[in-house]
Amino acid sequence: MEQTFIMIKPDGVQRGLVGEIIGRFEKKGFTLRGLKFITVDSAFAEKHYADLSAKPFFCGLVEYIVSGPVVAMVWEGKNVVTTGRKLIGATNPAESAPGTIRGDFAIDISRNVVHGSDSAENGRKEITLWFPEGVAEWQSSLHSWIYE
Ligand code: DAT
Ligand code: MG
Repeated sequence: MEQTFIMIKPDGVQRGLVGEIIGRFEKKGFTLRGLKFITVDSAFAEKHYADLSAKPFFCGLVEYIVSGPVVAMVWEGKNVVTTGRKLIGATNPAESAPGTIRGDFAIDISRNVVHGSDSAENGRKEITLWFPEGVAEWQSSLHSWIYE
């Protein structure tokens, strides 16, 4: 089953949105496979956002990600990468639909509360970066109520 890396950014933690964001993934029916509360350093944040290193906002983005603890998670389920991005909403909260996490809880593109992998391949890379120790092996007892 597909997995994705989801991170509640420092603003989401500071604003008390951890339970709300986890709840949306749980209630959708996705399975939590890994979770940790950590503060990362600049070298780590630069690695996570390496693809964006040429962007003018890169330095500000790294400063923001290291500014406080984040909630790093692995979620699993059918199409979880694409559907997870739909739950999160468009990158710029000005364009995120109401009902999405960013649409409901964010205003500024550089304080957009949550990260989600943009492809299954990047999901695998990000999970390896953030969870080198691996994730939990388990299957929810609700599985047959969520999947045919
Ligand atoms: P996403 O997080 O939706 O995958 P992304 O990978 O293009 O978006 O960019 C990563 C983060 O960088 C994004 O969540 C917020 C920030 N960012 C993107 N574009 C930006 C911009 N034009 N100005 C400021 N921050 C930006
Ligand atoms: Mg991205």
